[in-house]
Amino acid sequence: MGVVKDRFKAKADASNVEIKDLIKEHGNKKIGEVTLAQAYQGMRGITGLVTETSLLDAQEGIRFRGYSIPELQEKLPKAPDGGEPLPEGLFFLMLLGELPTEDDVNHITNTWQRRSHVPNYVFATIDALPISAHPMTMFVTAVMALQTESNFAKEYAKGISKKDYWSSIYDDTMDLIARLPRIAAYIYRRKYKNNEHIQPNGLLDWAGNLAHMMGYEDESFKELMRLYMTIHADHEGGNVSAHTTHLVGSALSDPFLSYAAGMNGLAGPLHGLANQEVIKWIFEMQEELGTDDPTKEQIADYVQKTLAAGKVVPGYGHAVLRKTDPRFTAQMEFGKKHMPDDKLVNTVWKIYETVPPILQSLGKVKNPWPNVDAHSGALLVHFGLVEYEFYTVLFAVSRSLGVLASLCWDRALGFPLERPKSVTTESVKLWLEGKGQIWD
Ligand code: CMX
Repeated sequence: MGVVKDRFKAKADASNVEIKDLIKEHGNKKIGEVTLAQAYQGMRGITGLVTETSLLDAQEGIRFRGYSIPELQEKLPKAPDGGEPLPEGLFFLMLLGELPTEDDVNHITNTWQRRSHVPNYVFATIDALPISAHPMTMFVTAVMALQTESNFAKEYAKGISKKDYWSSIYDDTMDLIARLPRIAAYIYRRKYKNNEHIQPNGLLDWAGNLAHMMGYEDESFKELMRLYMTIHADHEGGNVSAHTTHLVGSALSDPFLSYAAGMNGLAGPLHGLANQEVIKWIFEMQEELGTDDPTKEQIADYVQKTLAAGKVVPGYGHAVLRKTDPRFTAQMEFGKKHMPDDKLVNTVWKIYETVPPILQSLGKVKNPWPNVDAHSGALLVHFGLVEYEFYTVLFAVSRSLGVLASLCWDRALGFPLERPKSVTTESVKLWLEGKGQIWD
């Protein structure tokens, strides 16, 4: 077994013992009260999942194994001459709960380089889709085509023991993460760059190689990719992409099937697709106003128009967060450092000053502050990546790190099939009339 794999097994064995004791002693204690409103309204606030890789605080934002984004930027190893964390290090941290050394990170980079070969039939599958297909459709289709490579599916068919599931899940995780940059770059070059592809560079890190294969050699863009891949990787377990991956994995669907399912959820406009919606919305605003440098007053009018049309302001609001997303702030800091005078980036900052009071005034929006998607597109446009339909693919590549590290834990801890109880409105009405709980 590899070094990281051995360490993961040791951690998982210890956690199994600890959690068994915890459930034995405290399993009957209530950790939440489920209300009728929660059942009807998206299960907000119901604590009903265990996800080891990260934890979201409504006021403070995300912490990955206890570390905030600024702490990760300080403590995780960086590329030579780079200032942003290498996402390989974040994966190590999420999987093992320990900060990696430079050697640990190099080991992950090398492992992913070694496992990065994408079979030709996957490219042929992408090519079979019309060029007009959305990049996320191409992406999940390619991941599904790659499913034929699943070690777990093969091992399961042979009849392995439950206690060995984690091992081939781990191998699938490493294979899949390793191959995603190649798949993403292929889709980008096929759809937007005349089908002219760029071979991987075996000396580059995971995010740097993605930038290279997409055709972006600027060192600042590689730095942006390292930051981007780090901050989008995980947001605890209840968000649509993480929860779906976990749910589908609980049926013992392999990591390819589970991750593809999760990414279909990421492709929704209330979740990961919001990054393309933000730039589309800003471009439409610029066109309507006839300026690439709108004033705050012009922005405010446009926001009101968006709301009056019954649409949401993309990039604002969150189901859990109640303050400015630290992932927004990290990107703002990147913008201040690398492109302080960029007009589009400055527009994003003006929108930040304009939108929250307007959303607050509606009286129903629980979080008027920006989320991660409010900023990411403007940074990409600065480097020439204007093809906004592609943005969610970048989010998806990053999200693989968190949801697949979590899937390793799900199988290592032997989490069972996920199957919450549902009720009908008819049964709820009978219960409210005092005629008993017919679901008991
Ligand atoms: N613009 C306009 N209205 C908004 C809004 C926004 N940005 N955010 C919330 N609201 C509205 C909701 O649509 C809802 O209206 P109705 O009662 O009329 O249906 C009301 O305010 C209450 O919603 P909420 O409890 O504050 O928010 P939810 O937890 O239901 O939804 C989210 C959260 C993210 C879906 C929502 O804020 C939204 O639609 N934001 C815009 C899309 C977006 O940026 N999504 C990306 C989220 C981050 C990510 O996953 O990548």
